[in-house]
Amino acid sequence: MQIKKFVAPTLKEAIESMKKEFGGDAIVLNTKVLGNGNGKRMFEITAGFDNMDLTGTADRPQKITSGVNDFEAELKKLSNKIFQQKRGEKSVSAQMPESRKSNIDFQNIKDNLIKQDINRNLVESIIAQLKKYPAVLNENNLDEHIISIISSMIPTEGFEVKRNAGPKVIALVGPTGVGKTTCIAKLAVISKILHNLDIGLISIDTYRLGAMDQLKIFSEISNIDFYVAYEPADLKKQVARLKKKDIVFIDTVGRSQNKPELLEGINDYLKAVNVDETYLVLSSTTHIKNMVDVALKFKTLNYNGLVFTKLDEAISYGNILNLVSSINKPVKYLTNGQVIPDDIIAADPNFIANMIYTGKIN
Ligand SMILES: Nc1nc2c(ncn2[C@@H]2O[C@H](COP(=O)(O)OP(=O)(O)OP(=O)(O)O)[C@@H](O)[C@H]2O)c(=O)[nH]1
Ligand SMILES: [Mg+2]
Repeated sequence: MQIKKFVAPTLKEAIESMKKEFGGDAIVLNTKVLGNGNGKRMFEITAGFDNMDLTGTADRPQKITSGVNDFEAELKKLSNKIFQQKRGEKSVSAQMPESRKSNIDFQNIKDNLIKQDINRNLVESIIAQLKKYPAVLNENNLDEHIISIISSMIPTEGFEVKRNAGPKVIALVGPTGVGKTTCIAKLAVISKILHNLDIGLISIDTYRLGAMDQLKIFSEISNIDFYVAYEPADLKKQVARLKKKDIVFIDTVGRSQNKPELLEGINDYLKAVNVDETYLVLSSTTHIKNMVDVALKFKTLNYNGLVFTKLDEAISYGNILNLVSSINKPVKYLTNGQVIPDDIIAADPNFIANMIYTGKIN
């Protein structure tokens, strides 16, 4: 048996590298969570691959690589069981002696995941993935495994801006009062102060009383250029005025997903200019049926990413997983309070998975 370790930021990626190198017949023999020194976790898997043909005799076991000698004996026993299983097509755990069967309480895990409002289908899929490698699960690494599985189900996308390449135009859309304007203010300040980028703001929210003042006052305090567009042709002009900026944020009016003609009104503006990215902003306190309805109906605005706001007001975060699983758009940002610019978090799958699993932000 050939044995090799693979290290990657997620269990899924480690398993993918293993499969790339060893093919589908490779077996995970052990997993470990490592710190990489920067406070980030890495996943290490020890993989085994035996090139014996299943009807013949095994090749002579090759020298086991250094560092895994500790469990050499265990591995031998385990690999025998695994190859027996391959022949007999019985499950690994069924082949294990009673003493080696995992005593993980899967029902308890299920109950906990359901308590975090993860929908039942996803809970079943998480449990099924956990059960794939029963031999490597134990009480100590269980949480890490579950979080890693959840994190592999959460698409996220970073944010890149090239300086002096013309403005990147970003529009935020979503239902009323979810936190679009506040999110733009946070992103604008962070981009300006932390990343030293030149920012412009445009509001097309000329509908709601006081909406423009909200960004106008903010832009005066933070010394950011701010314009208002009263009609689609105006937006084109205002974007052109900001052509030297690194980023231009467009704040849109909050609209109900049940008013397609009003959503079309926003679309008329956005279609008048070259919008690079559109984020749909959703409050994480919204009921999942509502969220899905909003996410489907706002598709007409061609959003390419999601922002979940008001994490600080939510009592569970399973909805985030439920939504991204059915909508399949990457999460861009999360916001967790009203403070500008502090209460915003760039999306990271492990962070989100941890939050969903524990029900806590930190
Ligand atoms: N607790 C909490 N409040 C938030 C968060 N983000 C925004 N808010 C608050 O939510 C309220 C609405 O925020 P806005 O940014 O005006 O929301 P909007 O989506 O622009 O609203 P409309 O333009 O009217 O559709 C304000 O009181 C914000 O301070 C958050 O992450 N947590
Ligand atoms: Mg607003």
